[in-house]
Amino acid sequence: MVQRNPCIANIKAGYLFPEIAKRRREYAAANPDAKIISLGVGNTTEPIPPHINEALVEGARRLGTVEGYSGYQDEGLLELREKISQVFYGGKFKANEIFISDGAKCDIGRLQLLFGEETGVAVQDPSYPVYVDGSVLIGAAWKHNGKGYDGIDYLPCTLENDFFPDLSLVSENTLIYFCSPNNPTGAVSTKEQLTALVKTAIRKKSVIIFDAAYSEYIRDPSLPKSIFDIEGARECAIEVNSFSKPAGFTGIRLGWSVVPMELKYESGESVNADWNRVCSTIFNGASNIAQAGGIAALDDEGRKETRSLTDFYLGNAKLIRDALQGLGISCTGGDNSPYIWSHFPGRDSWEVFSEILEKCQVVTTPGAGFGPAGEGFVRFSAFGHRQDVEEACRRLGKL
Ligand code: PGU
Repeated sequence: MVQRNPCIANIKAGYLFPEIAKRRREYAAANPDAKIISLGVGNTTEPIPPHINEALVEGARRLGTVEGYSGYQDEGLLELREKISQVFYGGKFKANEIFISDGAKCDIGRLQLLFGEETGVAVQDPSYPVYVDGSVLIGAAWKHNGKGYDGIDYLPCTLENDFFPDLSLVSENTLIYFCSPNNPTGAVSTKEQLTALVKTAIRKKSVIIFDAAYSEYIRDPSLPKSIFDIEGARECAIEVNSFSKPAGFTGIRLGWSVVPMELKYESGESVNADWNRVCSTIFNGASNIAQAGGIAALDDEGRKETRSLTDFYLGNAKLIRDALQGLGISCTGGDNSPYIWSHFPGRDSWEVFSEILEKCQVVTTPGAGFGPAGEGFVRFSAFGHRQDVEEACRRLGKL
């Protein structure tokens, strides 16, 4: 019989969010009358706003006409790529530096194909589990340092360091996954901090994969929304972003990556050219309907709509944070991000998850699921209908 890919056996546990869904199902089966509210997975709940939705409908309608029909579209519609450059990067990227995709998670998975087994991996700890699980799945970091799976550098982000890691822990020749606004801590790195990150990457001959999936939640104008706001980043960074969280496209699927022409491997070869090669070989582009919606999300009307959608979720975040703080539970995040990172010192985070589920019928995400430094914390997601969030906040009083 064919053999199992040994990398799959190296993944330590099941993917975090299906595990949470399983525990929720088990609780619901044992408590059929419970009205469970989910503040667990960061899944959008509000309808697509009208202007953007109309563009999706129109995109689908066009496909039913001879003149409007379109098929495969390679790296994505030129209009969308140009619009992304203008809206998010002040026009400083050419269309061929922006690749349209079916979402940030999918890009994070595919990007790992660019870098060999000798390349190390560094992650903020805690972090979005896809960085570590995806790296292990693909065998990245396997040979780096000769330490196998342990070749991944965990960079603790704790209360003590204000959730910004000690960059001296990054090894040379490493892919540094960095997410700001951060999932799960809700922390947003300052310009000075990202400048230090870029300098470290250049000094250590490393590449930053910057996940900006929550950039549209930043309200403080002094905080950078992109790694490319930082001088020198074009030589050492790739950025992924998505329409999921600002426009509610979690189910529609539309994202992008930016791979600057200046980014080169050790050998001097172009990362951009290889990324084009990878995408055209194992990916056939984002849905053209989704792209029609994406273009509308970036015009003036669409920008207003995404702003009010993100304002709405930030309103939820404030309610959750106030409720927790009112109970004397310390927490961070939620002001420039849709996640609230709440601290239960000395407690096992899966145990706190179960306690909140049992006492309040509210689903959260245990911090340990995001990495060892997440122990003692629980993440609350602000994605929910307002009345559910209000009800969840009332029930938290039972803790
Ligand atoms: N990047 C970060 C940092 C994320 O938190 C998420 C979603 C994504 C990317 C995914 O973006 P797409 O463009 O939709 O692919 N994180 C959610 C959902 C869980 C999941 O498995 O993606 C969360 O609850 O953490």
